[in-house]
Amino acid sequence: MTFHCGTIAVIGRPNVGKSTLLNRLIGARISITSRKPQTTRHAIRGILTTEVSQFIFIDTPGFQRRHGGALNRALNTRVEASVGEADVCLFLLAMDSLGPADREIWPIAQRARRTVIGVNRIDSPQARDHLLSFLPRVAAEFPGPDIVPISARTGRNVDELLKVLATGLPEQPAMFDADDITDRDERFLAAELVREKLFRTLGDEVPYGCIVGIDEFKIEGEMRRIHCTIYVDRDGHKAIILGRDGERMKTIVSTARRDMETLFGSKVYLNVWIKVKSGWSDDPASLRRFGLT
Ligand SMILES: Nc1nc2c(ncn2[C@@H]2O[C@H](COP(=O)(O)OP(=O)(O)OP(=O)(O)O)[C@@H](O)[C@H]2O)c(=O)[nH]1
Ligand SMILES: [Mg+2]
Repeated sequence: MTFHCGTIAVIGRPNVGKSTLLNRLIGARISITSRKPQTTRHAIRGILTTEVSQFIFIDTPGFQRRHGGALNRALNTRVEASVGEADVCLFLLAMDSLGPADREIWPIAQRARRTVIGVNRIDSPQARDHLLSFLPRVAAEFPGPDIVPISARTGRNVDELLKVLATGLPEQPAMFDADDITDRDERFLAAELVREKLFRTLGDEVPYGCIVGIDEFKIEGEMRRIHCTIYVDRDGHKAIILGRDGERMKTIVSTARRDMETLFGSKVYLNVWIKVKSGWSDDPASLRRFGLT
């Protein structure tokens, strides 16, 4: 029996559902998601192994040119590099929201060896009436690739997407063990889960100025003991994260801890500090330290 293994770069404008799809495909929450654009900052690999193939998905940051800071430039570079190394590019769109932000990405998708277009959110109430007219619009705007409508949220038609993607994987042995689900270590995943709670519980500005560093990560029997620091861009943001009487911070810590327990399958003790580190997102040394360049 022949075995196929290859890399699929998942690209698209911010917020189309790339990370939600990755988690759905892998069956675990390895990539954080939120309603806010540019939640993802790293290229995160998610691995799915079947009897006959190994899919190595690369989740990428939402591509956008609106902000021009060092962080955003680094994120865009990561998208292009991921497409460069992939066997297949999955260009993800969302139902009913085809626009300039999607068109900007098309030239990058076209550079791939093979491109497949996924149209996400077919579970949304509008999708029922518009799917049949939306798909021809997609085909006219982006001619060539196969188009597969899916719902990352419900999993609808995701099997069909896998079948189409499998045809682009080269014949070669698996690169990862069959039970690996990501190339990221638990330290990274823990920091990301804290960052997810910041994106989900805070308003529109503060989460973008935050980064999370793990100070200590110890496995003691059935317990993981994790100490981390949230670095904020401005002094005022510290109080916002804490919330009145520290209530918001308590929610952030307890929800992050619960998700870590599910992901790691163990008890977690989580201790979180907040420190001010102004200008980190425009400082190349800080970006390097947090693995962002
Ligand atoms: N209704 C519906 N919502 C979805 C679906 N997929 C994702 N979403 C929602 O869309 C929002 C963005 O999802 P993400 O997976 O974080 O999007 P992303 O493309 O990774 O975003 P960035 O990392 O910011 O580029 C979240 O609120 C998801 O719950 C879907 O199939 N249907
Ligand atoms: Mg994402």
